[in-house]
Amino acid sequence: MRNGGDLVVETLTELQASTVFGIPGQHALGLFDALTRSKLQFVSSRVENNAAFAADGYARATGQPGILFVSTGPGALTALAGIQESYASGVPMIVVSSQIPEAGLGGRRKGMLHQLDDQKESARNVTKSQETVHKASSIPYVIEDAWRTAMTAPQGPVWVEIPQDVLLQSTSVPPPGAIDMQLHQPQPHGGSIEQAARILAAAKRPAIVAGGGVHRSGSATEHLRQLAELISAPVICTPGGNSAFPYDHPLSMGGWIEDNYVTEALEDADVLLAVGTSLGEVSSNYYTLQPRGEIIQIDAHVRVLESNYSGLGIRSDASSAMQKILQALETSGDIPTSNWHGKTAEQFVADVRQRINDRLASQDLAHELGVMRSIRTALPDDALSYWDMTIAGYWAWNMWDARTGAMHSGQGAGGIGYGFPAAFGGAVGQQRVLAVSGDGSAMYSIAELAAAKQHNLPVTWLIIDDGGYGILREYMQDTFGEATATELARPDFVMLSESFGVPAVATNAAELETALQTAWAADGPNVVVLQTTLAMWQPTHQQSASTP
Ligand SMILES: Cc1ncc(C[n+]2csc(CCOP(=O)(O)OP(=O)(O)O)c2C)c(N)n1
Ligand SMILES: [Mg+2]
Repeated sequence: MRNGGDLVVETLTELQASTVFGIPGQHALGLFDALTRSKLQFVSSRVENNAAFAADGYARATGQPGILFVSTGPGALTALAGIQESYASGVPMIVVSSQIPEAGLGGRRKGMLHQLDDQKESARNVTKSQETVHKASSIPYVIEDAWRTAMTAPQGPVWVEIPQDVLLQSTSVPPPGAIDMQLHQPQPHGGSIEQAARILAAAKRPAIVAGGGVHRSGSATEHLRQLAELISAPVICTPGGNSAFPYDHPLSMGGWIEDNYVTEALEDADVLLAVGTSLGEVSSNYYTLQPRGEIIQIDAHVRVLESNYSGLGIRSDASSAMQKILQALETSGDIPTSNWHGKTAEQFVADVRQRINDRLASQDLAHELGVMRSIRTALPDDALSYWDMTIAGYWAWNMWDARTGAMHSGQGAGGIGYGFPAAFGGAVGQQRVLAVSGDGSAMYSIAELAAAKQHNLPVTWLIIDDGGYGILREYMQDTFGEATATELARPDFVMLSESFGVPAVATNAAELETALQTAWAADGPNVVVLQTTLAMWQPTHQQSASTP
């Protein structure tokens, strides 16, 4: 017997989905039963928040939407903090939640299990669209629309909820058959492109900030490289945009967006091109950035345009806009020759990098730099890594050279516990993946060791144990002279991992590289515990902080 659940999985299959994340619940059983009649692979989690992170990690690794099945009420609500990350970072996801039976919808207080007054209203803050399905015949179309909405820039999560009885009722609605999967990404207006090309053609010191929007957009990284080279513009990537531009390119300022030598370079630019970034808190070095030149901002999200700095806002998919600017510049033949106060852009960039390195070398940071170096050296060039909100993660935002791989972090919404579940989502059907968490953030997702073991996912989880909420400890000590509520009782992470059947080893900074290499060569999930305290670098933004 086919039912509403079958229509969901048949449509997802037609849309090329292959993996579903989530946790079942009583109202969602029709959905999960239908999985047995499909080719979709189900990867379970132990907490919905983590299932959402896993779907996010999968989407970032594959470019396909993460599919998440959750149950009504508490299941749905528990997923929301994870979905917030995908919403903030523009990661495509289709969330299919069950709902109470039709008869209870509309805020009636029937006292049904899991009943909320208006479930989809709760999802509104963290999803691009929300739809309650009432009739089986609309299921294939709602799922198709959800896929289209999730995958159209600005990408993001969408919410579909289906009442228990609609999922369970037998149906004669046919499977959808082939679906036209062409997407129409938002295109820039010609007038804006011409103006952007004119501004760039007249630039003497153009510079580019590349954000996460570049990653989510077709061949945007290639167009970014061509454009930067054509106009000789120094490029800096935001944490979300890490590796959108090759880290070691002669025009790459590296990653130190939180160093005011980079801030000053961006302020000195007479034209600042921001692509796929809001120039938000971290990307503006905590709003200390005060650009003096003209700003061109390309983003698929109209609300991002000029949200922090005024300028020429271009609503577009990043790839299309950069390609069109390139064409306009090439057609006009008006190619600017950049001149950074008598230096070439490459010399200027080399100077900025040198000054940042000198600044770091002048602080007592050999231990931190050594740990980061060990992690990088232990991994192959094409490794994928997922970083939690932990001190090593903040270092990675600024100095991780992803080489031919990629790094991802939960920096969009900043919720802790992202690293491990996102990494095992990224590891589904892929090569081995690294997760990095602190002891505090690890506890959020520790239950997922069971999921990683169950699916034998190739994830190496580095847990850096500094005895508590290290970053908050630093902030509180600096601000109040003492830290409160930051010290934590922790389990023995090695013994705990082993109790899940996941091999684990304790290591120290000197042996970290070897420990990671050994873990990397093994099969299935494993854990490396590094007991150490990492410090932050001296922030460069605090003296001159001001909000635009
Ligand atoms: C869901 C959530 N709760 C609380 C916070 C606040 N928070 C930010 S960082 C942090 C500490 C993380 O500790 P740990 O993972 O051990 O990393 P460390 O700072 O020690 O390197 C906390 C509690 C948050 N970002 N997200
Ligand atoms: Mg810690």
